[in-house]
Amino acid sequence: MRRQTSPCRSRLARIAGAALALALAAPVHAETGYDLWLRYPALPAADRAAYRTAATAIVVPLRSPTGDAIAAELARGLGGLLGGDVPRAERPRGAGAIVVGTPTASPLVAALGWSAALETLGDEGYVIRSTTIEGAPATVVASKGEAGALYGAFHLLRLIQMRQPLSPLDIADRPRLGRRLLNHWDNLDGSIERGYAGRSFWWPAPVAARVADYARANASIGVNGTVINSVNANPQSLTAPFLDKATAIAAILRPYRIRVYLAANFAAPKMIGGLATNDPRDPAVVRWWRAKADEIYQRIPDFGGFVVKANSEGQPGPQDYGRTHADGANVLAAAVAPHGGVVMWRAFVYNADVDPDRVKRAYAEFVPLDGRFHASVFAQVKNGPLDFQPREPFHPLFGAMPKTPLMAELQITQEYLGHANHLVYLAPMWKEFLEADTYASGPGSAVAQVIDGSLEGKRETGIAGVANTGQDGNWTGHDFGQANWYAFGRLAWNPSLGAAAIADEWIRMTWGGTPDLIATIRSIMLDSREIFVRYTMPLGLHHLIGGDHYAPMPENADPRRADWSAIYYHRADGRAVGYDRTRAGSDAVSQYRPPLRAWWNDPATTPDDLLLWFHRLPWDFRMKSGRTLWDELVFSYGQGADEAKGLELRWTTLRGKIDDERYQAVLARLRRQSDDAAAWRDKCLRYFEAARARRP
Ligand code: GCW
Repeated sequence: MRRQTSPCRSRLARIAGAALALALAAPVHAETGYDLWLRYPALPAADRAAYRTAATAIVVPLRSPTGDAIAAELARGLGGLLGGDVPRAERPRGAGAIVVGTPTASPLVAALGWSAALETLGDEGYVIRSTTIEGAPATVVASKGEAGALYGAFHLLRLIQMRQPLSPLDIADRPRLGRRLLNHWDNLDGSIERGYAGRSFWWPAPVAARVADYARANASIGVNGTVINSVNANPQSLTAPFLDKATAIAAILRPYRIRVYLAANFAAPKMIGGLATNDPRDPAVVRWWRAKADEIYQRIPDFGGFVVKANSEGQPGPQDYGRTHADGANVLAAAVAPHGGVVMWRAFVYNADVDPDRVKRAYAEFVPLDGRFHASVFAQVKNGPLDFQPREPFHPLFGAMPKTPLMAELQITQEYLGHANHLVYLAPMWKEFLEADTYASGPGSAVAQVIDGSLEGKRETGIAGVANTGQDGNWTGHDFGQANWYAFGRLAWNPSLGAAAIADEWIRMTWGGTPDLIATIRSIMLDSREIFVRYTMPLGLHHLIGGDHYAPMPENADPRRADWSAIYYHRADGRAVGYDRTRAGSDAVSQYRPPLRAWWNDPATTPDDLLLWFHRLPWDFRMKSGRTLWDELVFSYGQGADEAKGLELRWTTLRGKIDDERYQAVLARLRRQSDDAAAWRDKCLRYFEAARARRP
């Protein structure tokens, strides 16, 4: 009997057919963003064949947790990208083995005779070469140390993600900076200071699975240390219950060669140790820090050390006892140095009695101490002298402390850059900082050469980034926040990499890769920082953002401290606007070397984008464009807001070219961004217009 197809049945079939078609078109799993740049989606079939012949077996002759991590990552990455499992083998059999190892652990790698080259690249450096093993073609990642093997394995995966040919390869790489750290401003209760992506995954209890994926992501970009509690440190972080948690975290991170560091509260001896004082010259205090460090190293043998925010924003410090920053830092350094640890003593200090101009104070306090710090102390210095503004000149301490290791502190979390709502790719801002010429040893003394030690012959080098991660599904709230985490790691590895090249890597790995898609996203990213500056603080204006550090509040007069106000910085009135930091003003220019101090002393030789940082100028001041200062301000805010709208429009051209989950999520945030930009333009211009109308 012929079965009749009921109308209902055929409708069902149509729906099922449509669903199937959709399923085939859409990615296999929902794109939550959790996988970051380690998504490893299958390459187009046409590309897979060549890689399959070059990757027939995974050979990792390292019997260690790091070896296991390398093998697992290669299996995951190659399996995903090549669309099928690549088996693990004890040794190469036939062509196409991917071998990762060290000469010490593997006779196979030792037999290649590369030890001299590996020696010069150090424990974290590596080579990736096409070679032959017993007559069969192979790709070998080799390093003197397991860390280098790990980084090299991730580099190899990146080559495939970028669809680079696997043969012939002859790559050698090593990090330019020694300590490449994230700083988490996470509180022990799980909240995150300036965090915009959910709660902490360290506290109150570590979220093990996420910590493990965090470790993979950081290893893939070469981050080798993490400070797991806020610099506004709760002294409890050094007590047994929290050290137990830190120990558990360290165990998860260790295979990925990431060391745990802690932020220490300078008053811990009194607050948790029961001592009568925190005076760094008191022998009991010295003993207390020593014993505390010993206790930590007992639990965490590879503990990295302490970061300390002292005598800053109400935090306790050595000055409470009439001692210097060096006295304080040296006591902690003496405690950790025997174990190989370091102290990062933050230079974010700004006591009003040091100098009336806030941006001058750190230099005034720290430069006289150059040469007085223990060899294991870094001064940790923010990129600019104020506080993570969308644009600042470089901090004058770079190049002014030749005897002290300087750890640069960048902020990945967008405290003053639109939180997790605005798309702002920060690599161009960091490049501006890294490439800034300090003139410390004449022309060609870039900040990057100060912090990589090459300019002044320093051995201890490092960089820290204030993290933007949390428990949000995609880690960073905004999908493009991931790019800033990625870019930080890549620049920490090699400050010479370009912002565009880093963007290209990230886009290909995170979004996929047709050329027009890459070009569109790249252009959005590269333009975004300057656009943000224009609709918030153009022409060198700074600290206009108040309150929750989101929206500009040029009217803000903070009753708590003048230097937390906006009016303290822009000083707009009927006559002029800007902060006079010339020789005739606060003389902050003199903290810079010649010729910068002369150039920045004169509006004619100060770049427009720092003009009102260094100068207080009349509204009718004639700009290089020919416009008056007022007209230029109107123009900049207007341009910035229009361009923000443009970012949104550019994004809409990608509809259907990327997964809808992330497309929509980013679009919603770009809409918010362009609405904010228009509102902020109006608000700032209204304010300055009124200020201008005021009688001088
Ligand atoms: O920018 C300010 C932040 C504070 C932060 C401080 C610092 C951790 O608003 O939240 O405190 O800088 O860097 O110490």
